[in-house]
Amino acid sequence: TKLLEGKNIVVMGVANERSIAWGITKSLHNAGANLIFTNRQERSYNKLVKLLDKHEIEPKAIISCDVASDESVQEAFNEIKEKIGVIHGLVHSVAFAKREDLQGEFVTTSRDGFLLAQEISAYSLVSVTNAAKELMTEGGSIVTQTYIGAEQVVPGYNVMGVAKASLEASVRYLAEDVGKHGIRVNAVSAGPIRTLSAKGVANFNEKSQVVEEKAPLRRNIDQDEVGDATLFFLSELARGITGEVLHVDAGFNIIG
Ligand code: 0WD
Repeated sequence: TKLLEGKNIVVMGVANERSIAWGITKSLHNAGANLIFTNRQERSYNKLVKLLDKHEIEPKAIISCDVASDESVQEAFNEIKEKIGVIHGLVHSVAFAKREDLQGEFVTTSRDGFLLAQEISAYSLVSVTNAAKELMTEGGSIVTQTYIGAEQVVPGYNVMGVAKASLEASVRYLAEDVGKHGIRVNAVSAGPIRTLSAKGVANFNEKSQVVEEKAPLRRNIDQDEVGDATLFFLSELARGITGEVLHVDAGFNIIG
């Protein structure tokens, strides 16, 4: 049988075909998962419906969820509980910062911009984990998406690097809290991938060029590779792993 046969997995954050969450969707679908999607905007909803149709993937549900609102998160998981019941996995592939905070110097970050990045990119994992754990009555696995800017200074990544550091620490604290319920929490740290969100980060092209030059594999990675690593975390193959950050970056992070 397939790795995720009969498992109900919630995927948050498909904006379009380039989204990391779309690469993840393909991996999970091929592994036999039942997929439930949440997205924020009407625009992404329409794109997602078309994409699923094109790839002949039948969603169990598509539910609107804006992680900026506690009410929206609670309503989304109430709806999932009504329609699906038990869930076994959650993919968190959501982040946001103001474009003006993703260039120039970090030191000029505004209070608003700092809090917004923390709220959407880090706190959202806390709130959805709290809501999802109620539906993970058979145990479960939660996977989020992070970036090396959490560990090192990546010029221009700025406020998002600090938000990702907060996200990675949250992964560890959440792993401790929900571990006693048989729920695991992990993160994939992907190399740079050209997506809608990546467009907002200054010097994106430069970053992916540096990876091609310096990474042990001498290339960038793609959404499908992140998808397969996320599938691993969601599957029984990773049953002994929690609180972990796994680099899917062609080895870039080991090079000084
Ligand atoms: O190089 C990259 N692209 C990397 C991205 C390298 C390493 C990590 N990541 C991370 C990102 O930081 C993010 O956490 O992967 C995750 C997904 O990013 P992506 O695939 O690059 O970005 P994108 O395709 O733009 O999807 C981001 C989605 C949004 O799409 P819509 O159209 O709905 O805004 O983030 C979601 C949203 O789905 N999002 C929200 N979802 C719910 N509530 C919210 C919100 N308030 N804000 C953003």
